[in-house]
Amino acid sequence: MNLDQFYFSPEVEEALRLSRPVLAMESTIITHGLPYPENRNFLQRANDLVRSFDVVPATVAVVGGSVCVGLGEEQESALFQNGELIKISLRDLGLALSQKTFGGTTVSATIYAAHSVGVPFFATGGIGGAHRGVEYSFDVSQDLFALSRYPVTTISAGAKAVLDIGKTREILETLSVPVVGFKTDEFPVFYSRSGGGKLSWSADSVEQLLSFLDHHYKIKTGSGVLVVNPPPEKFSMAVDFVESFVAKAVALADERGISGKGLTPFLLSEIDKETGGKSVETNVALALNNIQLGARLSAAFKPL
Ligand code: PSU
Ligand code: MN
Repeated sequence: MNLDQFYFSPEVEEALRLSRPVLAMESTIITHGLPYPENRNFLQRANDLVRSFDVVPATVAVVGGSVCVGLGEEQESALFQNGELIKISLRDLGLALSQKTFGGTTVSATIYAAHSVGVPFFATGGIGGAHRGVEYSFDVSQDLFALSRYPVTTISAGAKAVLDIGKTREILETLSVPVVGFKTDEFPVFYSRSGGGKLSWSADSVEQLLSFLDHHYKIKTGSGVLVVNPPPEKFSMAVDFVESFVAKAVALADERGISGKGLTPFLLSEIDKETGGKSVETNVALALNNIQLGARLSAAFKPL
């Protein structure tokens, strides 16, 4: 594998060389998902949390012509000081490198980067999926495609509440992506612990989850696995409560003609305004909760 276009933070470089556990994390949540300064605090807390499990944090981002796997100080400040940050999905990755741009990688681009450098686990907030009205817009996130194409385990709080969850789950099934609940038999909907319907598979412990993963990857269907981890009780919101804000934000996006890659960031920031910051608090809490589970899995994982 040619890794010319990758940059590794010193700790990630060392961990990969010594086959020590590394957890991949995405950066669109930092560049487009959370407002400042919550995003900067989040990155700090995420790194500390991962390290507390003796796992090396590897936030993936594009900084001036390289795909960073792990951010050194220089890369981190470049990300926060650079005015124009772009949202980089799998399709954008090569082109963004050619233009030496700066930006956050989405779930799809981060899964690809993790796979390319041999990192088996990746934690995020919530994945993208089929947007409401997908039957007209055809707006289905590349996240679903990346989950089906690369054998990386993604830990999430389900799919973002702004989406059509039923259709998102149908597409995951069509793409042969297994979904496993961690200590739940219901599909969580980002801010809410349930609401996305019953799951076929659930694990009660890290050991059971690792056994699922072990057997899935041994049989080599080629896909990744989506682990769904409900947000912490204390921060979770009722489905009806969230729904009122989502419906309003979706209607506003429609009215303003917002579509494509700008849609998800717009909806999240509208919900932030409408909930008076409560959604951002929940977003941070659920993402950290996923990162914690990702770190536990990475620490306990024995490669095939
Ligand atoms: N999870 C969060 N906040 C986010 C995202 C995930 O808690 O902002 C990002 C992810 O990077 C995901 C992207 O890949 O939103 C989905 O965008 P789209 O719907 O345009 O594919
Ligand atoms: Mn989209």
